[in-house]
Amino acid sequence: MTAPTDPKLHAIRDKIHAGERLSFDDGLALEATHDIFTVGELANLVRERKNGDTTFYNVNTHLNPTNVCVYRCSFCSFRSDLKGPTAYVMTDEQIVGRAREATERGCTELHIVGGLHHQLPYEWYLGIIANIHREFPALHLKAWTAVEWDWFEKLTKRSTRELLSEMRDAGLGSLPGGGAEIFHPDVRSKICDYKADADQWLHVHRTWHELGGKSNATMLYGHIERAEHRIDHMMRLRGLQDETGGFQTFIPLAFHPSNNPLGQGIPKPSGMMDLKVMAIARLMLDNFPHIKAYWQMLGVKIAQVAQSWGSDDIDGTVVHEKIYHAAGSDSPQEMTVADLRRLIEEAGRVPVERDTLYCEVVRDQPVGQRWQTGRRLVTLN
Ligand code: V47
Ligand code: SF4
Repeated sequence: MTAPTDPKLHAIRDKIHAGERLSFDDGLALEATHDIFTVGELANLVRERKNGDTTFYNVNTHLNPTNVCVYRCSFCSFRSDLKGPTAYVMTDEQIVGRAREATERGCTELHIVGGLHHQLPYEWYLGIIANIHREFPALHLKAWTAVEWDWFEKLTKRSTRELLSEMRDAGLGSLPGGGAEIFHPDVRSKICDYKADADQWLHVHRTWHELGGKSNATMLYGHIERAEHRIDHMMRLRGLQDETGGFQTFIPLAFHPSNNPLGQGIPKPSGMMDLKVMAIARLMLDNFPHIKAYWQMLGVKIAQVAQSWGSDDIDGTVVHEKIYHAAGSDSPQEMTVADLRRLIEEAGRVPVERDTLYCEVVRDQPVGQRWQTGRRLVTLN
């Protein structure tokens, strides 16, 4: 490794080489530097230390059962008013049909999130999990962001623990990382006031981890937040991970400015910002096993390059993505397993199909419908 051109990075480089934890101020120094190659090289070092040459992918699909939402997050292009012209609520048949389609395509995971409907009760959301799980018990259901769980608590006046346990018994497999946005109140109050705040978001994940569950975490960047808000966000996640160890993957989400009020006059984050945020996440979140470059959000090209900038996961085949496409994403709706594997191999990495809980998936044929979960893949420290 060559010496950093920015002298402020010398101490950081020494810490990374020694396996020491970075501080808030180190995070700010990484954010401020123009020596982006050193940042990338350090992140790659940690990535390879933890996950070697492996890049994980998943055969999955998305289900957004309704876009009707009581909240009005200013960055959201997906939501609709109750009586809005684009409002929809999927029927039970459509929902189970989507799970059937996923199973026929050989998916191991269904990612389920949506709006917080003004009139539908908690039991509707519970029924979605129970119905799908009854018919397709092998499909892992990664469902409802912490914001949705907080809403269920408000609707039912029951505790988060009770609701999570009930839904787990009905077939819930894990929690996705959405709804985190930016935790710092100076930003959160401007982009998504009213919905679950940082403490409520962290409370849901802490409770799920205490019940033995796994979850992911996200961060929405590239809008009105500043470097210190991003580092603060990661420090809060790192703190909870120290307590519980229940997070699997951190997913930085690049803001898409089309068709939403926040996007007026804000450009999409540049490729350089995408890579820098990815690398800094890898360096700050020393207790997270995985960092995901979600190709739907970053675009296929940056997600590929990100495999040398700290990321070791590229998400999955996806299909039926609505949230980013509503906000102007020009990524394809779907990638085949062959596409994903080629991208990963071209990036010099070894593709490994994982299930949601990072167990290797072994198939009878490349995208065969018959599959079994193999050995658990262990991430090194
Ligand atoms: O919480 C909404 C974000 C999230 C926009 O856990 C936007 O594996 C950018 O969390 N521009 C939902 N982002 C998606 C999500 C996710 C995605 C992939 C994998 C996983 C996982 C989780 O999408 C929302 C919000 O932060 N979002 N609108 C927008 N205009
Ligand atoms: Fe509703 Fe989620 Fe959109 Fe916010 S981001 S308006 S909570 S659907």
